[in-house]
Amino acid sequence: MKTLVEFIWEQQSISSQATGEFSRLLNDIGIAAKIVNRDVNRAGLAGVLGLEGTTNVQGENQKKLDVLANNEFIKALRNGKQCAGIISEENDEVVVFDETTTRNAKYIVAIDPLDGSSNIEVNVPIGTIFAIYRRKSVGSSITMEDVLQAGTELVCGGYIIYGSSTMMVYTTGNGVNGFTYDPTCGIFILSHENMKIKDPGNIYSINEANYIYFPEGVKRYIKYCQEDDPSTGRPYTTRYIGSLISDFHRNLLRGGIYIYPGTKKNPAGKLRLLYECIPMAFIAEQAGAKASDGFRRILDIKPEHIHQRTPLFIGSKSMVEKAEEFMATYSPEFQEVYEKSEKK
Ligand code: P6P
Repeated sequence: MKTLVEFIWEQQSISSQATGEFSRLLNDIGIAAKIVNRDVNRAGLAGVLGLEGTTNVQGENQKKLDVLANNEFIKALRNGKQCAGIISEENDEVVVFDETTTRNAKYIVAIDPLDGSSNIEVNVPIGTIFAIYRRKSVGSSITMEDVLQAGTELVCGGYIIYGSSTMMVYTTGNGVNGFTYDPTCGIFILSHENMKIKDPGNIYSINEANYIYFPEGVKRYIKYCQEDDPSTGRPYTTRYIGSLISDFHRNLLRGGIYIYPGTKKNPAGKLRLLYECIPMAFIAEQAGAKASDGFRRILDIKPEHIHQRTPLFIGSKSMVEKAEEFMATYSPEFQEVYEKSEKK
């Protein structure tokens, strides 16, 4: 039995440059995750269901648990003093921590504190997605150079899924490992070592209610998934939970593809690049999977602004590549449309 803390220290001892700050930062995230897990599991009893009565920068109605989770992660990271600030889905601007104590902090964190929160009331798994970047401007205040970094610069990408069991899954570029939370003793324990995606899978996850708005390439790919061809395991089965973390986690364990495409109305789709797609793409690639916007590798996309959105095609490599083939054949114009939408 190896705990998360033991695993982090072990990884630190292997790395020649490690000085302990990253280990403490990851541990701070683990502490906040335990508190959010407690509140999520008692949501119906703790009076934290329902709307906060405010909207976030995305124009979405904030749930009480969205705000609570955001505050818990900000508090844990601020008190931990290992990062200079955070970019959060729930905050319009970068949250800069007290400069006197964090000016020399090496890291900055981008976070979606509670993804899929529309599912809270109906007991569907939700989660936290986090990305840890090394700062470019250590020794001075946070700059946009620290904040707007491509995924190829990522130090760590991870998520916590508050499901039938709570798990933390993360990578620092040396494979993907999953830790299951044992609430009886309050520790995360290594349960899924060196996770690798099944390829091909036979699950496709997409909200087909938006079918008429999809690019032709996505429509054709959906029909391809539904064709009767036992030699390629088709027809696939469709699973769509409405919670990116849950759909991704299932596909990571079983193989499959999740698609949230752009449309003519919303060319960049719905998901955010910095604190949803980049960390999930880092995990995907480390698990032998693939993540793109239908044309470009997600990790190569340089963010233009902190709440930038991007289409997302993520999962088993052969399935993502087949979907990309359909996009290139039937919707090549979308590549330019996506790239233009980033400039807005
Ligand atoms: P739709 C949750 O709001 C989220 O960001 C993802 O977790 C989820 O996959 C997607 O949006 C669901 O969006 O438009 O299908 O309801």
